[in-house]
Amino acid sequence: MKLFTAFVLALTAYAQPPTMEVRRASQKIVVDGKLDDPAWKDAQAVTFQFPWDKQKGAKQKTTARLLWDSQYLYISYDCEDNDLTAHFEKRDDPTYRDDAVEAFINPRPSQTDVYLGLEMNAKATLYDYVYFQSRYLLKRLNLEGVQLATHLRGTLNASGDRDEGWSLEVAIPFTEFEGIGDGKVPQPGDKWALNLNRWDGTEPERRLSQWSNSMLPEPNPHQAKQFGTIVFVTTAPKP
Ligand SMILES: [Ca+2]
Ligand SMILES: [Ca+2]
Repeated sequence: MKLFTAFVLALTAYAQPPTMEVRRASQKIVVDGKLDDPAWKDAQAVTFQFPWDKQKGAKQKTTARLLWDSQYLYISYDCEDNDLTAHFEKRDDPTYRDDAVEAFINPRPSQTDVYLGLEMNAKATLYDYVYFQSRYLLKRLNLEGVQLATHLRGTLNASGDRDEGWSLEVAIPFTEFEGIGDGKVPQPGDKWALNLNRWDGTEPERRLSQWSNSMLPEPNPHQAKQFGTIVFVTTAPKP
């Protein structure tokens, strides 16, 4: 019994979702897919984990960062990738079947099992929706004020060569969270629930990696109770 208790405790510790700081952007961010804006250097960087060992193919690294200012929540993804593939080009196409990254955002953690989903492929095509009760997906919702761009370090849909990777920047106006949140600019100390994911490769060699482990038995990112926590902070003034 002791052993069982120890096992459960270990499992609970393993399942504890992570926390990250969202620091205030020190300078303007140009949303062009290139992560060379000085402000990104101040952001906390997190890397994704690969929860499903049975998935085949290279476990390619993803580094994500978040920032905010008086208008936007910014998210960047830096994806190492030796073969860039993406085909979908229309709004709300199933971009998750391409090389794609995702953000699931719940601005009011006291409400459970509802979030905004943004799934964005290497062609900067956006599939956005509200997902709730683990069942209902409203893709007719379109976030009109989102800025989104990618930068490719390689050739798209050419399998004969070796690529380096791709990066994506997205800026989401805080006003877009009206209804699911209060739609106002956060105050320092505010906490939101969020997860970040990446789909990489083509079947049958395809990997799902995540910031916070969804703890689901099959590769599936949708598990709101396993979202991590983001905390909005102001950047400490430079000495
Ligand atoms: Ca939509
Ligand atoms: Ca790829």
